[in-house]
Amino acid sequence: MKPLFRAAVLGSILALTTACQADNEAPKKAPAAQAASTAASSIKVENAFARAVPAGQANSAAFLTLVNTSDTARSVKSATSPVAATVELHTHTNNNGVMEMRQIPQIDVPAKGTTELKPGGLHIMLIGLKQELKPGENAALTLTFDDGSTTTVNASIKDITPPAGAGGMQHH
Ligand SMILES: [Cu+2]
Repeated sequence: MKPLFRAAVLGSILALTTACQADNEAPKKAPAAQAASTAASSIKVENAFARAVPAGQANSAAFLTLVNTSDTARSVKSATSPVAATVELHTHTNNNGVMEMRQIPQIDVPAKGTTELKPGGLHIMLIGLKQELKPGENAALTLTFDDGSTTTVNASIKDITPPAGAGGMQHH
């Protein structure tokens, strides 16, 4: 083995040893840094409510306001609720004067911004209700954000008149 090559091998071993030491220290620091910057910790969910519907009604919708306190743009990727078999993210679009709702892949919350879900606009669709949604009661909603972090809120169930022209619970 040439002396120069031997030095290179020795250098590699030293580099590996240093890398191992760095790896050993990393886990101690990582969790705290991560917890400070999750979407769930930086997005406040305010004014969560759901539309009251009588027994036998298949679908309802929930609404809330997302306040992003961080400098990072975030999004809600999915939602679940114990009161519904399927929960989808929806928006309303005006299609030649007819309001239609459609499923969307995510709801964006800009950096330092606010996104409001409200009747006639963005909403969380509760499909296949497992129970009556009575005014004055609550429905739990769990939101999953783009980084996989989750937030669970209690949506207060209220009587809400469907917005004019929104077609009620009609789908597509
Ligand atoms: Cu909908």
